[in-house]
Amino acid sequence: MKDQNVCVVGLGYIGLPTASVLASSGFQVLGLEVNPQVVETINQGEPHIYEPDLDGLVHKVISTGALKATVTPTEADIFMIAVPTPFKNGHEPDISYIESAMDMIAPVIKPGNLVILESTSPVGTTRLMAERLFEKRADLNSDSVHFAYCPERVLPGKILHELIHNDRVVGGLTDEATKEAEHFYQSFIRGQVYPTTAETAEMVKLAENSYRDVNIAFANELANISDQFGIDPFETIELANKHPRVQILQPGPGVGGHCIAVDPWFIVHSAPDKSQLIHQARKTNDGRPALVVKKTLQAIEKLDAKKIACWGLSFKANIDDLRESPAIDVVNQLKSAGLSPMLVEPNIEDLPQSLNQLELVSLEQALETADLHILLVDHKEFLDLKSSDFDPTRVIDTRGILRRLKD
Ligand code: SAJ
Repeated sequence: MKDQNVCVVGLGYIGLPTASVLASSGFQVLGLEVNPQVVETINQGEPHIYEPDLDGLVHKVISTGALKATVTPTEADIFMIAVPTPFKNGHEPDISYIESAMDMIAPVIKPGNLVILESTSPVGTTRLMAERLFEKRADLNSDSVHFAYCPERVLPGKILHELIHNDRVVGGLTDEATKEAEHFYQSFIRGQVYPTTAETAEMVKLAENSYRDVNIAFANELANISDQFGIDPFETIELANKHPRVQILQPGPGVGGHCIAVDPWFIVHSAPDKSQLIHQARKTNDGRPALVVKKTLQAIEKLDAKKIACWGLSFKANIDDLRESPAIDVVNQLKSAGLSPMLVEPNIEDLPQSLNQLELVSLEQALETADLHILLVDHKEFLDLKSSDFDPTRVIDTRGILRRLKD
């Protein structure tokens, strides 16, 4: 198997780590990417994204020649598509990146190839991609080119570990395609590989992220209710979780990132009448930033606060990824309310352009100068502070940080 050439299409948060892991496990890998700057950076042995330990791995596989990035499609044995699937116009799934990826590789596909889609996709997308190829290439069909879906499942911040150790689900359009894809993943991962159909594998991915979204929405709803009763939702959840069959997740300022806040909409869009719970979870989680802002405005008035600090901008702890971040949403809403909060984010050096009229400050500066602290992300640097560093009456703690600080 390892004598086969793999072409990974899309060198982003999933594609680049996957291409690097494949290259380091013995495959000859070509990374096909539309952005020439990204190609140039990677070919210099440098990742264009931050993910723990990725820099060393990319450097190694580029210097041995096992991985090469390119903008030019070339023949390979296995094609793996890992491009984004955002949504457009009112939460409709946008599969145009997958379609472009398919169109890009269509001229170089040959009989015997295996094409695997890893991008999170609405149910039916793998079949649509196969039909798209066979329309363009009348010389090919599902007996000669095998299509399979295998959803990526890795957690940002732990991608390299999870790429190797997580179990995988693979679903082919034919039994032969499923077998080939199963064999391929078994050759480089340590988790189990579970075979199924393409449509089931597509639904499995959407189910996983919707499950997490619904469970976070439950925690966020408890936080909304606790606010009304004046009790601490984090303590309530900690104590409820002492029950052997209860495992409630943590509330926060909302759900961010490009997966959990997006993928449930793929289900809601294609089965609106049957997905009320999943839909409501999206609304509950999306409603959180506005509630944090409302609480902040009430606290400013009550405490006559003059200088506000927002702690954390990324969409979750210990990463630098600001995309779809509820913390950014909170900051933007505070800006719209005429406020100029100082911002603390130890994982970035410069603010994004949209926030460049605000000030990025150190933890110490925020502690010294702010008279109201909005804790939005539970970064390890914040958890290293002492509880005496804060006046708890001047903190809005959306992540239950204060109760985790040492005295
Ligand atoms: N969050 C909470 N409370 C929690 C857990 C998370 O508010 O108890 C928030 C986070 O702060 C963040 C958001 O949810 O804003 C999403 O974070 P996450 O850590 O739950 O998930 P992601 O988006 O980093 O990665 C998810 C993972 N999916 C699941 O755990 C089911 C990952 O395995 C997927 O591969 C990834 O989506 C993806 O690419 O689909």
